[in-house]
Amino acid sequence: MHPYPFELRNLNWNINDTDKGDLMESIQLQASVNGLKGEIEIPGDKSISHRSVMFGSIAKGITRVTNFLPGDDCLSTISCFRKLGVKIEENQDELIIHGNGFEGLQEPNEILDVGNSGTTIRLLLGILAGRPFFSSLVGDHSIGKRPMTRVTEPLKTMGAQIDGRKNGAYTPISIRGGHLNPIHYQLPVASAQVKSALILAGLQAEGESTIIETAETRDHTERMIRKFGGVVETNNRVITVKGGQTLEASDIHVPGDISSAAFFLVAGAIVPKSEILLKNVGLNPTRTGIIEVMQKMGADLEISLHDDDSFEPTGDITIRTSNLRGTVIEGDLIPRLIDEIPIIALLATQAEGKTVIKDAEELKVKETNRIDTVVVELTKLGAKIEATDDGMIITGGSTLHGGTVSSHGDHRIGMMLAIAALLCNDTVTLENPSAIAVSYPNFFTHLNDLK
Ligand code: SPQ
Repeated sequence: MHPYPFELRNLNWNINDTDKGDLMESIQLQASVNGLKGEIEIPGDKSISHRSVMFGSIAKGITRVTNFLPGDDCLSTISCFRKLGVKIEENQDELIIHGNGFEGLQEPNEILDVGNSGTTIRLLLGILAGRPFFSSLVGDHSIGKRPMTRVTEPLKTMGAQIDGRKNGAYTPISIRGGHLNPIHYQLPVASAQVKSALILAGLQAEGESTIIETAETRDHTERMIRKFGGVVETNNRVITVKGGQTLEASDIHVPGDISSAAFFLVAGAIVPKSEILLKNVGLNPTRTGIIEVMQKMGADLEISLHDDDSFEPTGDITIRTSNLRGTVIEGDLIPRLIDEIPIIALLATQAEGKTVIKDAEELKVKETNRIDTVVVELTKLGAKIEATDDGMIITGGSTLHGGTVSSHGDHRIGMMLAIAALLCNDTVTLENPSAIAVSYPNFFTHLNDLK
């Protein structure tokens, strides 16, 4: 049953939709909030959920995954690996993957559809580069605009035969993999997806590959190789991996996604009289840029690290309403908070003074051009924000008002605008809210659980 409309004590969302929840056209957000209070169990990390399916599939044996994120993107990854012949069972609270090693993957007789997921297509290309069969990959409208040359070119250098629209730059893409030479490659952009694709190809190459990062990016792939019994060396942004390794199945408990927690961290900081406890948040240092920025801006935030030996660090975070000041966000910090920039932009509208975000050109090639979509949509609500070539400048202290805004099919833009609606006295109509299911299907339920 469709969970809308809500009539709760302090939030009142009205939905104007079609009969089908997943084809909802717009949602009316009218919040009269007197503080957000309560706790949220943060859903599984999207990046780690993807990788758990991929590594479970290329390892030998049975991998059980708990706290898997059932977001649309991760479901696309499951669907692709099933088409590649991997048996994946979905139970109520765990995923069971029957891996047969890289060699167990079979030529798919259907097109592999990655939906909206950049992570799926780029990492999958790295895996398929070493498989001696033909595959064809497509995605949705947004994927069709995202650059693939960054992975297809180095994979071609290693020996994979790849073609696609504009010479392999865009989907649809076809790949016939096989014998791979190792690669020694300096990444032209700070991208965990490109790094991971090359590591996954490197695991199948004949010899040792070296990948050099321009800035540190999320290291979930490297951690997962070790978790599955493989070897990868990392030394000051130089990653070395030997081909011909056999990975062994390993059970994975996926930590909560800090990129999802970010929406409630910001909501808790900017909605007056709030106090929210966010439980089981992944605190991998390559992802915690938002915490450092919020602390620098003066946020009242407490972290309690979990004392366990999980392959990914986790903890609980309490956030309270805070007086914030503007800041500069740039350089090596950017890859450590790249997906949080839309919600950080909203945070900055409520800080005192200016916030400058630079060195973030990569935002232009996400699900949308996130510099443009953030600036255009927040401006409609009264924010003072301007786009620059590599980021944005936000003047704080704005009073936001209602209006009609759109997610543009981008989950992170949709959630940022729903949090913005908490600050608006009049109704915000959010078009295309269903994109939010890409990474946080329970988003509105969790928001409404806060009393
Ligand atoms: O998977 P997708 O669509 O690329 O998802 C995004 C997101 O906002 O969820 C980016 F649009 O996250 C990427 C992230 O930006 C997930 C990711 C990963 O799991 O390796 C790495 C980052 O992308 P990149 O291109 O910087 O490596």
